[in-house]
Amino acid sequence: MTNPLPILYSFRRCPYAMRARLALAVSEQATEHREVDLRDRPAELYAASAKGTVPVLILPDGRVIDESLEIMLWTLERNDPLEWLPSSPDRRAEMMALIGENDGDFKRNLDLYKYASRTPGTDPLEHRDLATGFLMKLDGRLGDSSFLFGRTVSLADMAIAPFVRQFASADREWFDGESWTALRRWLEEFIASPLFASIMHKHPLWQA
Ligand SMILES: N[C@@H](CCC(=O)N[C@@H](CS)C(=O)NCC(=O)O)C(=O)O
Repeated sequence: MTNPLPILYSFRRCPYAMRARLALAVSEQATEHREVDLRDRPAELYAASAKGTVPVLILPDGRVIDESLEIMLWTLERNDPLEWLPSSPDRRAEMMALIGENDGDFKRNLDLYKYASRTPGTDPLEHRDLATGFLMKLDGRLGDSSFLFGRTVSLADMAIAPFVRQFASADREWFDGESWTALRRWLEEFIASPLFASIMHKHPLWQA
């Protein structure tokens, strides 16, 4: 018998999984949630996607989506009540480029800042400084409008905010002392939002 709901392998604190859960929630796409322990991932996750990362979404027809951004696009293209996806292709390309910067250099520097001890010889502050260029760019956009692409929330806000949250939490006192006031306001609103609260409730670990 086919499972009527897509299966979502997820990890609560993973920013990639968060962005997928945000889009699934806003599009009102129910899933069978399977919470995993990243240190002890189930064989079923690897069977679905050999790279073993989360999030992974398995559709009822057996298709597997193992990239968080693709999960966002899949669900929003089916139902996008708050219009997170822009209608103009140029706008969409601009959004994807900003998300690409987040997922590329910014995330690399974030990891080397937050988890410097995992890579011998790494100076965390050097990577914190390298990451700030991207954050200043976000702050500039947010100084002009409430959200990254105008007056309403978009795919870009929701794809990027979980990573800025992770960066800020590495040293909240330092982050709060920096001059990016628009960025701080945007991050605080994101963290305080009912949507974010709704995707952060705790699930018991999934067992086959
Ligand atoms: N490009 C992937 C990255 C997902 C990813 O790296 N997730 C992390 C958890 S935050 C993970 O599963 N790490 C385990 C690993 O890399 O083996 C996506 O966007 O879904």
